[in-house]
Amino acid sequence: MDSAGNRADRERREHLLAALETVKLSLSDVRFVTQRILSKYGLAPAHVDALADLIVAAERDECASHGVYRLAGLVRTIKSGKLNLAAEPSVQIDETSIIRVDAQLGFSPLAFKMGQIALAQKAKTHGLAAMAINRCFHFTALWPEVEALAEDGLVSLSLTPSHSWVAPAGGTAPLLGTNPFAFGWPRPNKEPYVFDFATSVVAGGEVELHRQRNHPIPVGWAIDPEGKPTQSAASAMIGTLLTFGGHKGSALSTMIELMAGPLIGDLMSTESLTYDNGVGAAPCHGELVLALSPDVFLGHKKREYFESAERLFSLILAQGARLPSQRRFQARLRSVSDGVTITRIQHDILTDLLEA
Ligand code: NDP
Ligand code: PYC
Repeated sequence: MDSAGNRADRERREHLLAALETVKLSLSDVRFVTQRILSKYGLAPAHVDALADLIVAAERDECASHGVYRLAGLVRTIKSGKLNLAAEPSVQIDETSIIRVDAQLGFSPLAFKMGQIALAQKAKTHGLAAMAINRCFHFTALWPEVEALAEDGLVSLSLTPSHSWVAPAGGTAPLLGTNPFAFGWPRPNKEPYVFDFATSVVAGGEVELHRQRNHPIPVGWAIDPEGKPTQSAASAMIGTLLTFGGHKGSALSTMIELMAGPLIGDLMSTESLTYDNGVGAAPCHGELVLALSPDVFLGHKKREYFESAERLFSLILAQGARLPSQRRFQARLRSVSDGVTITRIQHDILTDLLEA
């Protein structure tokens, strides 16, 4: 049996080891390093700023799979020769409620930013509007987009394919992307209700982080190249990821392929991977964002029905469940005051990128 003294000793040792494996950074350090690395490899300033906003936001909200870990892949994308480093996204607005943004083979965040105001205006005029972003290199989480639209009073959905790393339910070979899906609902005087998840069991980035740390992955995330369940993140990466919820996640993922691919005249995940041609750049395809105005849908009844929505949130919480993004908003408060922690592995990769 462990004595209290031994236990305290062991806990102190474990705490110390964990501290040695991590590095503490302020949010302004994260921004500085991100901007330095992206600028050093030649990305135009407007893109550097748009990417830095998202990478800092991901670290701030403790979403490691889309934070500084992405920088190595972004540098690979920049070096691939496929990315337009100084792309100036063009925004096309016509009499329909569809905003079309051609990212001109640049990264997606600037394209989203440039179409966002027109999307919001169209939604506030017609009740429902869509933004089709085409020809973008996409590496980001989607919650910053739906959160920004919720802050503007809009309900929204955002969908995008990726590279084909995921088997359809019942299959064993990669065909679908990790295809994330995000939803935002504005809440008066509160943080919005936001969820954002991959339609694979977890984001591909999460599997890669497990591989980097040499941690096993849970059963059910992936199968190896022979189609057998695997707990090795390295085998998963050369094998196939699985969809969440079996056939349900598989159908949602297929819907995302269709709506954010052929419907907007862009590539699906298999085509994005073919286009990549083994370079290992970020996926290149489109994104679809839908925005809905509760003011137009509900008019003077908005207050009443938004109170119904609040009752639903309260009843969820009353069962001891939590709302999606609750963890993220709590992490945000902590990070703003205390800074963030990255792994030493990540720190060393950033140092190499800065010094290369
Ligand atoms: P998770 O499986 O961790 O799911 C994330 C969502 O579920 C968050 O909204 C999270 O809120 C919420 N959540 C988690 N646990 C609970 C719980 N117990 N109760 C209620 N809500 C919960 O994330 P994924 O690995 O699927 O995706 C991570 C990110 O990867 C996403 O942001 C996604 O956009 C991104 N991604 C991007 C891709 C791209 O091509 N651009 C491809 C694939 C993924 P909270 O954050 O508060 O925990
Ligand atoms: O984590 O699967 C992922 C991913 C793909 C593109 C950006 N993130």
